[in-house]
Amino acid sequence: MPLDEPWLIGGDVVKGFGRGSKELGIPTANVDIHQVEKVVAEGVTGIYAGWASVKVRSKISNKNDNVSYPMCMSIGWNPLFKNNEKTCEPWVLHDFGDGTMFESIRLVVVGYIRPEADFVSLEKLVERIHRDAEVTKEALLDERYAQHRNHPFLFAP
Ligand code: RBF
Ligand code: MG
Repeated sequence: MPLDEPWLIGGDVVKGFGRGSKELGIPTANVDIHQVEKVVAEGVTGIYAGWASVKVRSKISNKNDNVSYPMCMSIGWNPLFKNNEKTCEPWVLHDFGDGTMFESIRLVVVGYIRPEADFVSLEKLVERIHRDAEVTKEALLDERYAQHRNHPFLFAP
């Protein structure tokens, strides 16, 4: 479901709960919630699709190379884990190589996928997140979403 206006979220990437990569095999970036609290509070919690640009944490290169990637993210409380702090966790759908860390990230959120859900098991959650990724990749081909691929916010200095 397309959003009326793309939602622009940018911030530093912080350490998450350490569950994503290790436990679930889904390396999400955790956006520093204190930097995005206000914009995130305006929106409904749930699972969203959009475009991401990243600054990779690396000794050699440190710049945003004007490329954007599909991403799907969860905004909310992770009901399965009963978090007591809201998180904003994009999963960038691109293979950056094992252990790649982001310094910061910018998101142009274009579509709403579903509300957050509770699951009977980790496996069921992981299965659903992979399905979200497929839905995202498919949806972003649609011009209503694709048109935002190079949104200036992604590449602003
Ligand atoms: N956590 C939930 O508890 N319920 C969900 O429905 C849920 N959906 C997610 C969908 C996507 C696309 C992503 C990237 C994460 C989702 N999560 C969800 C968050 C997940 O629990 C979290 O990334 C891991 O626990 C690591 O912090
Ligand atoms: Mg994470």
